[in-house]
Amino acid sequence: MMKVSLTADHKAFVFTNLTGLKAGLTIDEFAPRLSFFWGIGMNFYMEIAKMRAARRLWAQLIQDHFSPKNPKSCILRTHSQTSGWSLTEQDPYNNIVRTTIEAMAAVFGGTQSLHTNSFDEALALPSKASARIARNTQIILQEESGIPHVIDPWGGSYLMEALTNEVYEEAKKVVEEVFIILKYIHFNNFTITSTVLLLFCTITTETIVGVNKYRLEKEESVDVLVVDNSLVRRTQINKINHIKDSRDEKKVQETLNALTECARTHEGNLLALAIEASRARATVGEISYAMEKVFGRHVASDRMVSGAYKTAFGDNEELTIVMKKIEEFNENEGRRPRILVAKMGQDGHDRGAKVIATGFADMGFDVDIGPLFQTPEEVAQQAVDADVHVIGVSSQAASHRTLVPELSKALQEMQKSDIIIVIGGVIPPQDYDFLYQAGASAIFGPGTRIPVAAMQVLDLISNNKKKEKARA
Ligand code: B12
Repeated sequence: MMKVSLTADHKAFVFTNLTGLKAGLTIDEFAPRLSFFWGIGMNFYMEIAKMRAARRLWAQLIQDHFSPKNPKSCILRTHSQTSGWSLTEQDPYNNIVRTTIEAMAAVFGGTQSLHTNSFDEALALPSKASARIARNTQIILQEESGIPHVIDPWGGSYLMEALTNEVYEEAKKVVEEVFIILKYIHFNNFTITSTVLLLFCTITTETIVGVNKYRLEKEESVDVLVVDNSLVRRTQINKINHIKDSRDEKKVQETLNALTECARTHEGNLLALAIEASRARATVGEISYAMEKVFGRHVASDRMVSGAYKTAFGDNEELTIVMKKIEEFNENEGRRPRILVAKMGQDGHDRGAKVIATGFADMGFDVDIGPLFQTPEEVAQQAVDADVHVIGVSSQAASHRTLVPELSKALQEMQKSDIIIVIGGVIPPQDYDFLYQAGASAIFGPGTRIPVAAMQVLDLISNNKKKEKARA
């Protein structure tokens, strides 16, 4: 994971630099203005080593490949964000401690700027109280602890120097390869997804306090920020309409046409023209569409990483039991349990969906993955066409209160209410009852163990089948 994150950033580095040079700039004209964005997780020593290695690698690569004159070109500047992903829905106050540890790693590693996450990260957008604690974590490190008074305090530690060298050497190999093949490859999501999966499998075996060890008998409820989606939507629409009514439409169209033309001819600078269009009050959607006319729209790949889950999880009793049950289902019903893993609305978080899809497929489910950004009606249609038993909605961006009832309604209208809806992702416990009322049969929050979810979904399908048979 470490290597991937380091090399991912360095791939971006290679790409940016080659593109800058191709555009006619010298390395010293743009390298000092570049900065990195690091995610900092719970592997404390490793995170510090990562940042130290990255700085060395950057300086070395810039010198070897671009012969800068300005020493600032060799300085790696970085913003760091503590890992939202390492924060748990369960026993969420533990997240304050996790964030502090991660923030300390970033500071020890010499980050130039820092973002600390709120303890309610896996529940909702931060509340005022949780945001204050996150901010104060930084202030305490900065103003109370004395930690930032020393530059590179781990320098000279045998452990840290060895780890730094190891990360440096491994990452350097990959980056050098990338230099050679960059022209032919496109850095793809696939690498990340398989890495997330492997990491996800390791975390199920590593201690996570409050999740797989020292679990609370009963979780206290936490006040989370509640956002009224419909109100936000209405306000945004009104705002955009107001802008459209008050701007110089002719000028807007001219700037948008100039963008399309530049995209078509490759003459001019798209960024400069996009700024012009923004100044004329074109919306982000209009600016994107002006380019989309020529470039088309990116469609995210919904490829599964077949076998990754099973390989990483290895021989495991829980897994064997689920797989056996699925085989029995197959024998009794003449087909495997079939699930459509769906993403609806503007939610682009696709990892939960991919992890679940891959895990369920590895265990013996037939799995369809829907594309991103579907409407509830499209999902219902796809589910009916594929004749699935279950729609597994994966929702991270808090639109579940709107979209799950709409999905349920769409299925009813197609007289397909027998298709079970389950939902997973970032769902505040306060919303569970609402979702059950709206037609969801099960809810799976962050940290859900895949075999447990698979078994529960299989049970739901089997019960449905029994009811169907009883009715017949
Ligand atoms: C990684 C991440 C990102 C990545 C996403 C990368 C990607 N390709 O997916 C990046 C950095 C791009 C990102 C961007 C944004 N993010 Co984000 N992100 C996260 C984060 C930290 C982790 C999500 C994740 O990948 N988890 C790992 C997967 C494996 O877990 P999971 O999705 O929870 O899935 C598990 C279970 O939930 C369950 N499950 C999930 N789906 C399903 C489906 C079925 C059928 C079943 C059975 C089970 C199941 O099983 C899975 C395995 O256990 C969460 C916070 C968190 N800790 O959850 C915020 C979070 C989801 N992000 C958030 C926000 C606001 C955003 C942005 C809008 C930020 C911004 N202003 O730009 C953008 C929006 C991007 C977009 N277009 O949608 C908010 C959403 C707020 C809310 N729900 O109220 C969160 C909750 C953080 C926060 N508290 O503010 N994000």
